[in-house]
Order: sequence, then C-alpha cells, then structure tokens
Amino acid sequence: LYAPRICFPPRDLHESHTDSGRSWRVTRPLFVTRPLMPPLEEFLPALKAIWESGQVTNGGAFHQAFEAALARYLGVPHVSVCANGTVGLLLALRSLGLRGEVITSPYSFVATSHALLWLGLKPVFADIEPTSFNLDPAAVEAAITPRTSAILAVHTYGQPCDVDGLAAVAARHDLKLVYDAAHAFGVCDDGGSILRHGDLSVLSFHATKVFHTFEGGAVITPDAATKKEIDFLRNFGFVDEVTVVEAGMNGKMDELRAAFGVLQLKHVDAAIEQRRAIDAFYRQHLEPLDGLRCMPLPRLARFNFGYFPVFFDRGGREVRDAAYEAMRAEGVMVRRYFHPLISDFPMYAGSGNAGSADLPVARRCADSVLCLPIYPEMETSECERVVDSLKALLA
Ligand code: T4K
Repeated sequence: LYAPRICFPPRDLHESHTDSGRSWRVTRPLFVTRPLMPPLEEFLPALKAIWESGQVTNGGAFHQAFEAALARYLGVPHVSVCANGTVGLLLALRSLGLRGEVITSPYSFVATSHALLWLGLKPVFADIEPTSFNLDPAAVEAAITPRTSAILAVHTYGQPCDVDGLAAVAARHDLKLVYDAAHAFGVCDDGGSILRHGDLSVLSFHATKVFHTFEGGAVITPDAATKKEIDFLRNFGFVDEVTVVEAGMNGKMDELRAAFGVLQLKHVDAAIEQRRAIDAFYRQHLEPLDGLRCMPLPRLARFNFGYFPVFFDRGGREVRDAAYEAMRAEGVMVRRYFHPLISDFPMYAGSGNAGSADLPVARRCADSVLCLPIYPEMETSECERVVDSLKALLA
C-alpha cells in the first residue's frame, strides 16, 4: 500500500467490496502525505550543471546557494543544512556540550529522544499542553533536577511552543533550550520566524514534510560563530586539510539535494496555499461533527498546514483504533502521529517520568489522535472521501 503513485496500476490501487459483495470498487489509496515534486524539467538544468562540474558534495555551489536562499526565505540569520533532521538534532545538541538530563516531550517522533540517547544524555519526559500539544513549561520546571542541562522542545504539528514560558524556565535554571522544529518550516509569529527562538532550532526536510529535499535537515543558528561550530561538526571537525578541531561526523548534504532544495523554495509557497485550502475544507466539514475535535488553528502570522490531526475525545483508544482500522480498510491511510508515546518504547524504560501516570495529557492525545491525509495535490473529491469516511464512522 505504500507503493508510489508512479507504480503500474495494480499495485497502486485499493480494492474494496461494494454492498452487493459481488463487484469491486477500485480507488487509489489516500496517503497521509505525498511529497511536493516540482516539474522534472525544472530540475534537469541543475542535474546537468552538477554532472558537468563533477562537484557532487562537500559544500559545492548548490550547497552554498541553498543555505543562502533558505536563510533569506526563512528570515533567519544563519542556516547549516545537513543530511537529515536527526543528524541536525545530533549536531545541535552536541555543539552545546550538554551533560546529564534533558527534559523533552514524549509526544513526538522517536528521533527527538533518540538524538539524546545517541549522545549519552538521559531524556526526562514532561507532560504537554492539551491544545498546543507542546511541552508545558510548568511541567518542565517541575521535572528539573540538579543534573538537568537543557530542554529539547518540539513545535508539534508546526504549532509554536510557549516560547516565552520555556525561555523563562530556561533562564531561571540556566538551561540550554533547543527546538525540534521538524514540523515548523516557514511558521512565523508576530516577531518573524519561530526558528529564532531558543539557542538552536532544527528543521527536517524529509519527504513527508511541507518542504523537503527527499532527505535533509538544517540547524538554525543565531550567529556566525555558532554556525561555524555546527559546520565543523558536520564535516568531521575539519578546519583545513591538516586541522581537525572537533570529533565531528559526516552530516553533510550533497549537491543533488541542495539543488532540489533551491528549486523547492520556488514552489513551496504555492504548496502551502493548497494545504491551507484543504485545511479549511476539513474544518468546515469536520468541526460540526459530534465526537471529533480538530486541532485548533493557531493564530499566527504564518502557518504551514503540515498536518491535520483530529481527536476522538469519547470512547478512548478503542474508538480511535477502530476508526484507524476502518479508514485504512477503505484506503484512507490515516496515521496515529504520535502513538505510542516515546516514553513507552522499551529503550526509554530508564528515562525520567517514563510512567504514564506522569504524562496524562500526552497519553490522552496519543490515545485519541488520527492524522488525516493532507498534501498539496490532494483533490477535492479526495478530501470528500476522507470526510465521508469519518462521517460514516461517527453516524
Ligand atoms: N523530529 C520530529 C518531530 C519529526 O517528526 C521527525 C521526522 C524528526 C525529528 C526526524 O527528522 P528526519 O531525520 O526524518 O529528517 C515519517 C518520516 O519518516 C519522518 O521524517 C517524520 N518525522 C515522521 C513524522 O513521519 P513515517 O514512518 O510515518 O514515514 P512513512 O514512510 O510511513 O511515510 C508516511 C507516508 O508518506 C506514506 O504512507 C506515504 C508517504 N510517502 C512517504 C515517503 C517516504 C511518500 O509518498 N513518499 C515517500 O517517499 O515517518
């Protein structure tokens, strides 16, 4: 069912019985997302240039151009692009020289906390707020111990965290503050990009994101010196041919993906507008439904409409899971982002607050959430199919 759209039809189609049980209805599966793919012809000149130059990685012309264009687009001073969002998290956390415990969200993709484990840091989970799905600053403050060195917060579904609340907690306890902004490409509050908050922010450019480079990511840094540090870490710690100043890794982005990123920047605004229309369609038809709650639309200077989570507030996990199974059986490939909670995975058993009793809001969200398909090329008939499927379930 994950076959890409270009597959020969039989693998790309979903079949289900009609009421009679004798004939077949053939429909295309609706994935939770589809990557934004600009016209191939527009990418060919870049491919030709890469072929001709022979510079395919290690900070070539497209890499330079992408970093500059991205910083301009996002309205941030410095950007270091990298291999993927997970590597971006590793580079960012490592650059801060953290020790001991880091307070983070259990309601996220596993990469958030995995980055901490990879660096030998101990995740301590704190509960989230019920409407933003982001770390609750009061819960964060309650989880601080003498061993805490940082907060790793997530702008879940692109909704900004309580950045002032978290900054105040970090300042009171002298903690570093890093944002996993994997979902927050292009999101702006009244002061500009939300990526300016905290010590560092990290984007993901995975194929499933609003803006993608197949795989990719970026660390947003506040000044040139910090960018330099991230860039050393990204390239084995090399300053020049004979000077290595850090135990760096290979976290680089190659020329193909950088060139694709430059092209994507030209198309992403139109894609976000298409997403906005789908978001509005869903809200119009789903908000009146009894038993279902849409994520509140954040009041922001700019949002990216990357996800459309709905919550089954009545009946608990059984009701949500039944809806998940029923919709997928019809080819509506909803996802449960984020269930299970990260704190439920076995490698987090020794982490702080891993017991569900300490994380009631996160638990409730994980038990009730379904993320609906949303992507730029989604047609109105496909949105109707999702809405009809939900209405039938709730009737
Ligand atoms: N922090 C947060 C908060 C994150 O959400 C993520 C990643 C990260 C950090 C780490 O960033 P990266 O290191 O990944 O850059 C997906 C993504 O793999 C993952 O990047 C993302 N978060 C997470 C929320 O979702 P899956 O397991 O749901 O992916 P998958 O392959 O099931 O794809 C979902 C649907 O998208 C498919 O049903 C079909 C469609 N799809 C997917 C791919 C890969 C396509 O149409 N084409 C494709 O090439 O994790």
